[in-house]
Amino acid sequence: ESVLVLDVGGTKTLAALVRGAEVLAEARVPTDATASPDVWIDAAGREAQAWAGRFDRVVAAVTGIVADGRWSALNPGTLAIPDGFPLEERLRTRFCVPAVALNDAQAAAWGEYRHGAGQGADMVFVTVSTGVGGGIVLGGRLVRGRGGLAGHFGIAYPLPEDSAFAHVEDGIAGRWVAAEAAREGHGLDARGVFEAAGRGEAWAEALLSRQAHRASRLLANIQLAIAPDVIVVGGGIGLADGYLARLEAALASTPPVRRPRLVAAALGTRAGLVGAADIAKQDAV
Ligand code: BMX
Repeated sequence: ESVLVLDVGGTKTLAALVRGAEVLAEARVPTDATASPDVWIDAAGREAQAWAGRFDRVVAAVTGIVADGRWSALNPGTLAIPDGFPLEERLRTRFCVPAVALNDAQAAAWGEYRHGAGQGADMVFVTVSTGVGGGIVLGGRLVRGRGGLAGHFGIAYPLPEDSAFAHVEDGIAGRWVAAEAAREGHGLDARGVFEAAGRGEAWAEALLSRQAHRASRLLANIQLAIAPDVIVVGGGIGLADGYLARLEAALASTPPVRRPRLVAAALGTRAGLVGAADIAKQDAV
């Protein structure tokens, strides 16, 4: 009764053997952004070889939008997935078991609702990672929305219309943090920028407060639209040391009725794995 879960993000792919809420085994490989879905699935599949015969279904939780088992990018800058890739069909053929696929942040939202920081609540999950993704659980149900679109907050149009960014996440996510650091002459990834801020480097501190200001406005807009009991924050940046405090500080001047309640993802980077496995087991969506 174990499930093979593949969590394909813009930067890394996780493969895991999951039973209930327990991750029995886990492997991580980089997502080669220049490659294609078959390559990403193969890379994860090689890791899963060690678990052959121990799972009876496979679930993919992927960056991008999934509708009717087909996978596409909304923001190709986060990961350039070819339009309408037949993900569920390929997984069935590759692993010879029934397959289900859904968006990574929707899976993580469900994981945090079932076993993490959002239990019993009307909740929104937001991941700040390579992109900015989201998932919505209302009344105990994962809202997938028409065409699987629900929760794609990072894709929102930035205002004003002449913004330098096509999607709001293009000015918030890990890709922006690294690109902005490079523009300022620091060849670091997002993690490196957080480390530099931790050492008290003023440029990194300034960059991250701009980032937190933008991210907090997105969270405040989510609160306006959905007014969940809680917004659970995850993702590589979302879970970085002190990041939640940065968001809280940026939200301090927001009137209380409009201010989101933020909590860190209790399952950490495993929220998507656990949520995806649960969905496969319960056929909850
Ligand atoms: C983007 C979008 C979402 C995804 C989110 C976080 C693409 C390829 N992805 O908004 O579907 O949930 O990024 O993705 O359009 P991650 O790769 O940062 O986990």
